[in-house]
Amino acid sequence: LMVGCSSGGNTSAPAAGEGGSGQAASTDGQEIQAKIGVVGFLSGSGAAYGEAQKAGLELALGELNEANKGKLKIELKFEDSAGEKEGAINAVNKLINQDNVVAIIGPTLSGEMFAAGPVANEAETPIFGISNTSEGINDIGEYVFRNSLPESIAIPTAMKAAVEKNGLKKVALIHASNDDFSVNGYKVMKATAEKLGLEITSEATFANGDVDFSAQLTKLKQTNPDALLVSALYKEGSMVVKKARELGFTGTILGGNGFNNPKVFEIAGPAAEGLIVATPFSPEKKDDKVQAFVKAFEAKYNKKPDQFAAQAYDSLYIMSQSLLAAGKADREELRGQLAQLKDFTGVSGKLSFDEKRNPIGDAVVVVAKEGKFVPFE
Ligand code: 1QQ
Repeated sequence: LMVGCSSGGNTSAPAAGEGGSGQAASTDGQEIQAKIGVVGFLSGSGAAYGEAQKAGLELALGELNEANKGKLKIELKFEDSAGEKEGAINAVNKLINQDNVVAIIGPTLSGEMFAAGPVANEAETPIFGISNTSEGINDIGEYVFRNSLPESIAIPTAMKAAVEKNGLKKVALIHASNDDFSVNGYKVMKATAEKLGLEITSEATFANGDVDFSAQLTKLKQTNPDALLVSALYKEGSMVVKKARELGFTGTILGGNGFNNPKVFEIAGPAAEGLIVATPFSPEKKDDKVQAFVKAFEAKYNKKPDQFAAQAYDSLYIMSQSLLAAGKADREELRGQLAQLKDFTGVSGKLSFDEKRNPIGDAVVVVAKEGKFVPFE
């Protein structure tokens, strides 16, 4: 089985399940040694997503290796995909064939998972998305999992709340047309607008990497919408928000889950005020588990965790629990345990999977206020 040939291949690697170092099976009371690969957007325009994920994973790693001493030792192997499909494919191939990992966490973007997920699936290696929110992720195959709440749940929750509280009737849409996540978010926004009986006054697109959005936003503003619905990653999304305010748009701005990172406040500045998004995680949540996590995260990194750190943190707890239940670091056994996961409660809420391994969970709606997201109520 030769998969993902675009990486240049790695034909001499041991086949999956034959017990290389990352899969060292433990028997009777021996400490299980599990090497897990991580593919993250660690450099480039979305590096803050990857950094948050790495921070969440490393915090969980320290806690878990301490708590599971003598039973399970996890080692993480990080690879930077730079947010590129090709980078994600290469990283997945390397982790599976060279590092012989038992499973992979990531990659960060839905588009990367659409490209690299099939490679892991073909190699019968569990791959676990922690921020892939597009429709269709789980359709890649039965080795593909995710704990990230789909936009199909998050966006309608935010839009309903905004319609109720801000009395929206007319909306304009803008999205990045060359990013799978942004395109999916846009489709959800449009379908939800139609379902809620909102009038769509105009639509516009841009490409990731663009820096000038004046033409599109001028056109959208002329149609007098009550709200601007933005489906984008944080860099372009924040610049769109900033420009819209500069052009004098005073209505509601609502975005997808790409906005759930503090970089939004850095890039958009005061223009972020009032921005509405849905997220499965809020560091403000009055919950013991959440507050213990926030405290530990702040002690280690001197800042509050975002959604991406929280979902990353939860994913390693899920891996750990599933590896312990499997009793060995084996790809097939781990897949079986992950598929059976029921009612896991993490810092990003309660999680269970439907029959297609899609996560079921709740979103909370938050609004940007004075440099942070607070509950929208
Ligand atoms: C996806 C996302 C992005 C916002 C991850 C950073 O949700 O690509 O699915």
